[in-house]
Amino acid sequence: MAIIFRREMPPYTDRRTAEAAQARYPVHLFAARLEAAMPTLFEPLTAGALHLANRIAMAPLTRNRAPGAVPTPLMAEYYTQRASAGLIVTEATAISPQAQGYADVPGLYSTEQLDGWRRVTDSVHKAGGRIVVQLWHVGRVSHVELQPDNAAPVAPSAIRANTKTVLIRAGKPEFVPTSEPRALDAAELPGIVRDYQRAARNAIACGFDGVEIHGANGYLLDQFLKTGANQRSDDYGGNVKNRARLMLEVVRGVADEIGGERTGLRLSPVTPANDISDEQPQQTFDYLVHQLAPLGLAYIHLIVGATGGPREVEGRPFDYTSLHALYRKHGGQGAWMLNNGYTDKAGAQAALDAGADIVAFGRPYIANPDLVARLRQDAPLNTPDRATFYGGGAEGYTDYPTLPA
Ligand code: 8OZ
Repeated sequence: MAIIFRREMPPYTDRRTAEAAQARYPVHLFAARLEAAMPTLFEPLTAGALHLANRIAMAPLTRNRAPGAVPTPLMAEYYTQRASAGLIVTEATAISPQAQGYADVPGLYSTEQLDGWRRVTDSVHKAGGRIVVQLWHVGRVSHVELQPDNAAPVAPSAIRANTKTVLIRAGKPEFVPTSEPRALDAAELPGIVRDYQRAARNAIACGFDGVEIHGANGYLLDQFLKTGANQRSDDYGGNVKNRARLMLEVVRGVADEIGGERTGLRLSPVTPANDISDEQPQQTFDYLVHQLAPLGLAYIHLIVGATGGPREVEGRPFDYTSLHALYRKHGGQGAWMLNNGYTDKAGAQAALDAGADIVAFGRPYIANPDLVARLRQDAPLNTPDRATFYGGGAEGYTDYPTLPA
């Protein structure tokens, strides 16, 4: 009975369908279905317009292998090897030259870049995969050597981030401190929103199934959102409504452009990555998800804790379950994707059992192109090699072995 019930009532990522189902089914049964919703990692899921074969996502991973910001055939091979993921989220991809903050990361604004990405999406689709591109503006996390005309990177306020970026010098990646940024004039912000919209249009034009807006890890949108980087006194600083304004303008702008059902958003409420902090993260993110709920987004992607580090951050408590409940309470129907430090089937399944819809794997996907098969079979995982994470060629990129067929 429970199983039939679940089959008849898949997760509703579309509010009208959910309401229609609620009208058809007695309220107590609907509630029981919500409580009993314990799909496995290997069951399909519809997230907005994205039809995923399973609930395992490849998290966005910066790999610095796009010289001149142009995606290469090697990148097409790398993503295609990973096409059995329910969803691939590409590495962070600059929406404009100003958005660039690291050597050899790809962009999504020139014809050459679009041609490169089209090869990636075609190849992933031929292999049966789904792929969205992560839209990125680094804000202050950049270096004058990476900016047009060697200009200062842009930020909400002229506060340098105490963090490093990657330059490639003499063919070798080198970590260098970020440059002093300049504060953006409010009159420049509509242009940045338009850059996101153009990148989203470009994404659809070159075959992506959708986009993920990078709202996390101390980059531009997170810098505006959080008190640690935003000391503005205009409509984009001060209270949470003002600090969230740019992120919400971008999300609404992109959703208007390509449809909320093709739009995801990545957030990291308490990560210390790139020197970011907020005085009251729970209040900040409560406000944000309340505003996001009616936008019909495909998914919300949460980095739990410190990016690439522990899920509990000392001195930065956060209740993700209450955030999720608040999003649902306000009518949010997007899939709830969790990320950070998931390395095995049991841990990821526990996240689903606790209410997540999708689990995104980062480092395991670097070393295990066939991660879905390995998790399904409880096969051992290859160990990723840190030395080849950033920059270089095929080594440590497309040469990790798959299980024997
Ligand atoms: C690692 C190295 C460079 C960039 C992020 C886009 O943290 C990144 C990134 C990660 O979101």
